[in-house]
Amino acid sequence: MNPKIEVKRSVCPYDCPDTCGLMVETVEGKAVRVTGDPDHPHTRGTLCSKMNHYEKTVHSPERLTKPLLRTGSKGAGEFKEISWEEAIFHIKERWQGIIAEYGSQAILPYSYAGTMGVVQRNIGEAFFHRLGASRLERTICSSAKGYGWSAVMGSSLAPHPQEVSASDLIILWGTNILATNIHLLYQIREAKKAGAVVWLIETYQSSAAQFADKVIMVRPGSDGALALGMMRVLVDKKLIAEEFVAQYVQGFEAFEKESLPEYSLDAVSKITGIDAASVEEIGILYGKARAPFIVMGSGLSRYGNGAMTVRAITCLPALVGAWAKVGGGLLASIGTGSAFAMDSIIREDFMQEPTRIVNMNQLGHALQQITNPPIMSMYVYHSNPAIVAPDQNAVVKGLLREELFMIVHERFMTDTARYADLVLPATSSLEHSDIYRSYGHYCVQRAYPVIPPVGEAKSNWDVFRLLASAMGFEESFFEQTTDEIIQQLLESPKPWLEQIDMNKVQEGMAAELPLPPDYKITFKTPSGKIEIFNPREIDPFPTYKPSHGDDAPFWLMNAPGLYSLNSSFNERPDLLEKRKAMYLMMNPYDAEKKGFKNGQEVIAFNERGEVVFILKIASEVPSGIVVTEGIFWIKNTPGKSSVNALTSQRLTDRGAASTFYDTKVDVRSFH
Ligand SMILES: Nc1nc2c(c(=O)[nH]1)N[C@H]1C(S)=C(S)[C@@H](COP(=O)(O)OP(=O)(O)OC[C@H]3O[C@@H](n4cnc5c(=O)[nH]c(N)nc54)[C@H](O)[C@@H]3O)O[C@H]1N2
Ligand SMILES: Nc1nc2c(c(=O)[nH]1)N[C@H]1C(S)=C(S)[C@@H](COP(=O)(O)OP(=O)(O)OC[C@H]3O[C@@H](n4cnc5c(=O)[nH]c(N)nc54)[C@H](O)[C@@H]3O)O[C@H]1N2
Ligand code: SF4
Ligand SMILES: [Mo]
Repeated sequence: MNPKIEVKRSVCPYDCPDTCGLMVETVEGKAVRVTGDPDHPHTRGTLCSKMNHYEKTVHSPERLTKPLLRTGSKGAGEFKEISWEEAIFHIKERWQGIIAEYGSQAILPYSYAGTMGVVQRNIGEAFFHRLGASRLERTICSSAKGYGWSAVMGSSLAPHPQEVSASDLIILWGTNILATNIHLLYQIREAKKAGAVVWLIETYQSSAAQFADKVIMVRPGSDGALALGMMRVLVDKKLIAEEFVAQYVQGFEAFEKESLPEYSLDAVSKITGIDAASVEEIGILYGKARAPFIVMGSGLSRYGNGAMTVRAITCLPALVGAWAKVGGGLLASIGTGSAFAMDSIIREDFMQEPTRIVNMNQLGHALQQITNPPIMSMYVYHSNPAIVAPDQNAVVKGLLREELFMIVHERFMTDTARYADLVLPATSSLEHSDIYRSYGHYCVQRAYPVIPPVGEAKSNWDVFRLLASAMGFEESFFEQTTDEIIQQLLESPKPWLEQIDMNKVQEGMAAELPLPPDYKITFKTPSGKIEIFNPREIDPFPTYKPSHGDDAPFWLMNAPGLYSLNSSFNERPDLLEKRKAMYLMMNPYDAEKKGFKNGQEVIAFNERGEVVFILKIASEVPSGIVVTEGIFWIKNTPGKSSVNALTSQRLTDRGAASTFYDTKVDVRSFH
């Protein structure tokens, strides 16, 4: 008899705005095929090339299946298998000793976005609040972007992605949607069929350029000046939507008089490297479009001036009244957190007193500083800081500290896990329950386990429950199962969630949070208007300020790749093959000046580190910029470090975020 094939729904757990619906075929408790869910309103049955074979990740021979205790020296990757009972006992003993000597704040959790599930991603915080551990400021990704948007728009709802279909001018501003937001292509194609024009504003010709009618190449970190220059063009060419501005915008008149005069075409051209005629052209095109729509990526926010850049760009749709038009607006990120009772998961009330906060972008400093108390233990879950955190050499130095007791809960033996004293095996999303929301659409979707745990893997919450019991926490909170917690979330009185189709949610189908009819012109700011003038800011009007930079000749773009997601998918030989090698793309003119040949090994370096790359001569990259796409585990690199050995721990102007792209390097031949 043929084995029975079952098909069950699930959700893509990765940190990607699309949050696709999955159909998983299983045979005898194993996932054998993963396809897209045709009933998902946004992702419509297609997946990206990474997730088309998710079963290869889930059943990878490299999956961790048992707890491991370090036997060799730190970082040597030598471990022996132990039981879960031994592992939990070991953690309890070490933590009790550390707490007695240094206090509980000597323990630091480190997590980010290995899974985006509402419960498994966030609930560890309840445990660490109860423990009294230091808190992690989780700002590695897009908090500067969020800050910039909120400074102008408050907590206004972001436009539904369907709006893009009705636009006649789509500006992809610093986003490679082919890699990071592939399902938005559906709306872009619909708009193009109806005659829309697509512009891409980038630092190099990324793969998204193939969808653009025109590519504008901007000097890294200077987009704020471009936006201000476009606004000045709108004023000079009398393309301001005066009625809309009078009714819905705060402070335009003063902005026009006090700030905009500085941003002449020449001044903007000098800052951005874009010729004056093109700045004028894009300003006029934007002002004359029927319903212009900006899709804003996060790359441009990862600079010392990132929040301000986002603030300036976010003002553009207000000046032309795009918010009042079907198909007009700006999409930075969709926020649906308010639909859920997040406080019931994070449980700040478990904290007896406010504990120390450590910024995750400054892990290197934090681990090495002899702060009071020093960090004596770190518990890493669903994150890979040895690879994704900036200033890799500083981070690794910290991880090598002999007295640091380090626990890593992971699916794979990542570079971070190699530095652990104790490695705990984690379930993949197909093996545990969760509920998902998205930052690219308005759907909510519940996922039930579709296969049993691989080996002895446990979910994030199940490990925290064991640890809570070992540490003697008596709160009934720690006795709940994941499904009980999800059920409570769904039943908690939240007005937005109450409007959703709950039957669909319980069946594991994607259901959309409804949007009020006039949401695009309802501005949830203190003034009730779009705040071009924001009196709560030190700079009440948007302005251009330079980014940090380094004293080196080439800007280093470390952009997302098509076949990886942050450091995830390095376990997949099929995807590594498509990536070929860790390339450094360089303009032919720069390569010639350096005497480099295509395919040779080169070293990119700056004051923080050195990284070996394979040189790829590429006319897509302008002179003065080098580009590397995707993040590699060390064993998949040509050298002994990866791109974050070059990035810095400096923070953004606001939002305390990472500044990955605000990095400069020089390049020399390896031999
Ligand atoms: N395939 C794939 N998908 C992903 C990810 C991935 O690594 N791979 N990462 C996921 C995560 S965590 C996130 S946060 C999102 C990010 O998704 P996006 O926000 O779309 O991507 P970013 O990494 O922010 O950068 C996008 C682009 O910004 C460009 N850029 C850099 N500096 C500037 C600048 O100064 N000006 C302009 N105009 N452009 C600039 C870069 O060249 C890059 O191509 O994607 C998610 N999806
Ligand atoms: N140079 C450079 N560095 C970057 C970026 C960049 O553009 N350039 N992007 C940055 C951005 S935007 C982000 S968001 C960060 C992301 O950084 P991270 O959130 O650390 O993301 P990943 O590298 O995908 O690592 C997630 C890990 O979680 C594990 N995992 C998956 N599911 C689970 C689970 O359920 N439980 C547990 N315990 N583990 C699980 C995976 O195996 C994987 O190793 O990286 C940042 N780093
Ligand atoms: S990574 Fe993004 S595009 Fe790919 S399946 Fe997951 S949610 Fe969809
Ligand atoms: Mo991110």
